[in-house]
Amino acid sequence: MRTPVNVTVTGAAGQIGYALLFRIASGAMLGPDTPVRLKLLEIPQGVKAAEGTAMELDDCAFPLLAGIDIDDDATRAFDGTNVALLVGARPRGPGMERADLLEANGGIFGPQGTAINDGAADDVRVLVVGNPANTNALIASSHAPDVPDDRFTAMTRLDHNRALSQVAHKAGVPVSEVRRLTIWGNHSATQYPDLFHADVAGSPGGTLTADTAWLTDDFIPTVAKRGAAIIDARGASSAASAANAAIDHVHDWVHGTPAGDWTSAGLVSHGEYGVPEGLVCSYPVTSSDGAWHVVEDLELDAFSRERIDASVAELVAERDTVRSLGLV
Ligand code: NAX
Repeated sequence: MRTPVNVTVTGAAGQIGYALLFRIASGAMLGPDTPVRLKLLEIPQGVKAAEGTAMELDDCAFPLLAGIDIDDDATRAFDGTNVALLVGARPRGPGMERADLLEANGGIFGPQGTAINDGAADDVRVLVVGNPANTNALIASSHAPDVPDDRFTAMTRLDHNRALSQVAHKAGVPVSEVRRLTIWGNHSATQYPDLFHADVAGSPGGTLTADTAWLTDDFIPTVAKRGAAIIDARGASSAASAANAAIDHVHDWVHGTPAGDWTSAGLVSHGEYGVPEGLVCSYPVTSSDGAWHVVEDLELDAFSRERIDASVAELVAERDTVRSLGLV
């Protein structure tokens, strides 16, 4: 049997963790031939619940699950890790300003970045799910100077998948017929789901954009505010769909994206599409040879440019806040 891949999951006792761990252990993320060792990181109050989840994982008798470690210490949890899913984060509490939220999360993602820098495997890949995901990824990356910044990513795959489904419903086609959608910018209400370059069952996605009322009043806000709609309906935030998106993201990072298609991921900008360098921004991306690549040279009209710029401006403001707090 191959050497197990070490997968660290933070916030393992949370609701996304509960939906995620079983799928990782089943092979859905890294494939049916790759054994995994799970390394669960929780805060001390979460350790007992994580132990319960580990008991259930045991009870599944997954052939690919080579072992489970549970820890409340980041240094140990990231030691030797190959894939790190940073899910645990500090939620916004009552009366908390954005700067307070960023500062609280800086206290989590800074030390986790340091632990990854010091102990993770050379091939480590990091996906930040915990919100504010883009800026948390920026903080973690900036605490890991020895890890190439292209190993730090933020999750916008859930937004991407939500957009795929909305377009499939609108066009009356299977979701597999919708390709080359993009989520640009921040994983927040300012994100811009772009279907001007999409392929919808062989037709340009741009034909759907002719219905401007649907585009601006329905599609874009439905995708951007879907998280709030789920909370309204379910009484709890997206969990299984978020876990599924994390599985999709890492799966494609490792195994590649299909020819002729792309997906969306938050990557450290190297100035693509005029996004300031260093921001973690969602882009159209392909994956090959185990690395993400930004799809370049897409033409952006004024409608798209304005929305991308607004979301990037929010990322700049978040970066400036964490910079002023000394977190990056
Ligand atoms: P839960 O509150 O159910 O679970 C979070 C878990 O993280 C808890 O068990 C908590 O004890 C643990 N935790 C907190 N601080 C930690 C630390 N320093 N180290 C290790 N564990 C820690 O939240 P859940 O619904 O699972 O959501 C987790 C995060 O995902 C939240 O920040 C949420 O906002 C974010 N989301 C991100 C999405 C995305 O698309 N990027 C979508 C879904 C989700 O909203």
